[in-house]
Amino acid sequence: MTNLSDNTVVITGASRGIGEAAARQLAGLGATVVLSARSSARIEKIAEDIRTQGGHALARRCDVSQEQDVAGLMRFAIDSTSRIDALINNAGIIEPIARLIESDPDEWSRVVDVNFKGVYYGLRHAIPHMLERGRGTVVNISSGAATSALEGWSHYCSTKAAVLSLTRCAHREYGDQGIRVIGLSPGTVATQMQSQIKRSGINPVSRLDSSAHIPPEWVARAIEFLLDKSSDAFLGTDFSLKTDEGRKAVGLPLVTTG
Ligand code: NJP
Repeated sequence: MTNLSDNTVVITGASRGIGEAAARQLAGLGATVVLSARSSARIEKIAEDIRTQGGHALARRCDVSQEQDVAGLMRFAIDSTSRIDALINNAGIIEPIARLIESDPDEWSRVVDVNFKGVYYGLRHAIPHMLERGRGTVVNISSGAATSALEGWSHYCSTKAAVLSLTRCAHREYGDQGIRVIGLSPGTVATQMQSQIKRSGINPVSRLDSSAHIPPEWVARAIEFLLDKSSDAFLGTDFSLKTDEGRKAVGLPLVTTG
């Protein structure tokens, strides 16, 4: 088990799903977690719950599509805890799912603002502090969609491809200065996003049985693994939980054996 005592981890999209599971997992390992999302009441409640269980947690409202919010989130974390050891760029959306010519340009652009520019803002405002300290890790939550094409998901596939590109570029620019940047492609996970995908009925992912999805707690364990040096071989890439190699590295049941 990784010991994260004295570490501050900032998590975007922590009001539910993967982000919430990551906050609970990392707090359980001793980290001070800074939960952020737009739903203030929800992140306040999760943070309070973590504190009640003896953990260290703070909450700060942040819409990742707003650069000032993201800059404010990093300042809040540094002012409150004097450090950011890791940033989990997790906030992401998939709705509205629509084929290209049926998509609404404003809504399509909104997905770019959240999924792509939100990750850029996170990197832009966390890395300077990490460089001052000569260390830090950024985990960008990616997707298999970054490298595949799915009907109705042009916004999602292209923004996740852009996130993979940001992971590669940030690793190229700062990997030799102590900054670890790594992507995580979790596979399908039992969260609200999969309910939205199921409702769309538009491509094979929407027709998957819910038993095909992994619990968000497994993804949280993968995030724990990626914060540790033992994952260094994957820096600058998308680490995948859809392969036996990835599952084995994290200590999760293998894909092939269920
Ligand atoms: O989704 P969900 P997941 N600013 O819908 C927040 C990726 N992924 O946990 O703001 C800030 O339960 C929202 O909070 P709120 C996926 O692409 C998933 O599954 O309060 N936060 C909530 O906390 C995404 O990057 C699957 O509404 C914003 C969170 O984001 C990540 O995993 C597969 C926001 C979304 O929680 C977490 O998704 C895969 C904003 N503007 C990749 N907009 C999967 N589930 O199968 C939303 O390959 N949020």
